Amino acid sequence: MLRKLFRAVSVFAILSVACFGLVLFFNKSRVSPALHFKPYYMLTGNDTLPWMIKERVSYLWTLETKTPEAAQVEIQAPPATNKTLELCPDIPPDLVGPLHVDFDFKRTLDDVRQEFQSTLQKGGRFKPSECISRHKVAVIIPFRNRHEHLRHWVYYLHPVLMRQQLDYGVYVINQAGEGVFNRAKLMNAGYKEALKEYEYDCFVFSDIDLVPMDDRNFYRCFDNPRHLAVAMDKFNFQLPYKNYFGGVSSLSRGQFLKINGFPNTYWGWGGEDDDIYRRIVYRGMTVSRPDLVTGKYRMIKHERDLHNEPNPKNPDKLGRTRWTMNNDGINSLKYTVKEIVKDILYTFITVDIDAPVN
Ligand SMILES: [Mn+2]
Repeated sequence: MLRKLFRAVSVFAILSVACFGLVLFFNKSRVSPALHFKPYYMLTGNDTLPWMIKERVSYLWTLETKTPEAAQVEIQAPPATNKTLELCPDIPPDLVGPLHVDFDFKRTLDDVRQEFQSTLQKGGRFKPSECISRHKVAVIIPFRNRHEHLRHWVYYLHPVLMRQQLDYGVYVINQAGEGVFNRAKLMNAGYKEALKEYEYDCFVFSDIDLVPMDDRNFYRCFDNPRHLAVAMDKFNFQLPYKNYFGGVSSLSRGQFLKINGFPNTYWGWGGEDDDIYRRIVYRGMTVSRPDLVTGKYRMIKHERDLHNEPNPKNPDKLGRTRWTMNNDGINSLKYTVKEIVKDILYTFITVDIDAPVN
C-alpha cells in the first residue's frame, strides 16, 4: 500500500517536472513569432498564479543564463522611458543663413571662453542635446603664431557648428619651432591625433583666418571631397581658378585614406592644395562645392608669415603627384607630439614635424 502511494507520488513529481519544463519552453519560445502556441499560463484563465509562475521562471532563467551581478542589474533596471533621442534632421532647423562677420571687435579669447563655457565640453567638443548627430566631425586647423585670428575663428565658428547639429571637436595643430611651415603635414598630423580621441567619420580642414558668412555652408562630409571656401572676399567672392582647393575643405575618413592623406613634402607657402586636388582626381573622385552665395568667406587680413615664403619648388612637384602620392602621405607621416592642451574652446596640439630651418 505504502509502495503504491510512493509510486503515485513519484509519478506526480515526474509530471510536475515535465510541466515545469513545458512552461520554461513556452516562455522561451514566446520571442519567436513563428510559433503561435498560446503559452500555458494564458490557457488557464486564471491570471495571477500563472503570472507568478512566469515571473518565477523568467527569474530562474536570468539566473541561469547570466552572472548574478547581471541578473541583479536586469531586475533593478528602470522601465524604458520614451525619451530616447532620435537622429537629427538632415537639414538643421535653427540655421539663420547669411551672417554678419567683422573682425574689428576687441574681443579677447577670455570673452569667448566665458561665452561658451556652459555649452562646450573641454577640448572644444560639442554634441547636440536634442538629437543624435548624423556627423562626427573633427575640425583641423594648421597653426603657428596666429592667436590674433584664433579668437575670431572660435567666436564665429562654434555657434555655426552647433546650429549645424554636429558632433564635433576643434583641433588646433601648432607647428613647434621656427622651421619652415608645412600646412599639409600639420593637417595629416591633425587627422591622426583627432582619431586617437574619438571615432570621427569626417574631417574639415580649415585655415585659421577664414570665417564662413553663411551657416548653410555645411561643415560635414559629402559623397565626394568638398571644397567649402569657394567665395572668399580676397578673391572678390569668386573661385580664383577652377581647380582651387584651398582654405577650407572636408573629406570623410574613407576619402582621406583613398588619396593617402595629404603630401608631407610641401614646405613653405603654396602648391599643397593643388596636390590634394590632383590626388582626388587621380583616385576617380570629383570635388563637391556649395554655391557662390552659401560659400562666402571673410578672411582676416594679415601680413605674410615669417618662415612661410612661397616655395618655388612646390609648383614643379605637381607634375609628379600621380606617382608621389603613393609614398608621400598618411602612410609616410612622421611627427612627434610635444604638448596637448585642452582649452574649453579647442584642443591645442603642438607637434614637431622635423621642419628644415630654411
Ligand atoms: Mn591667409
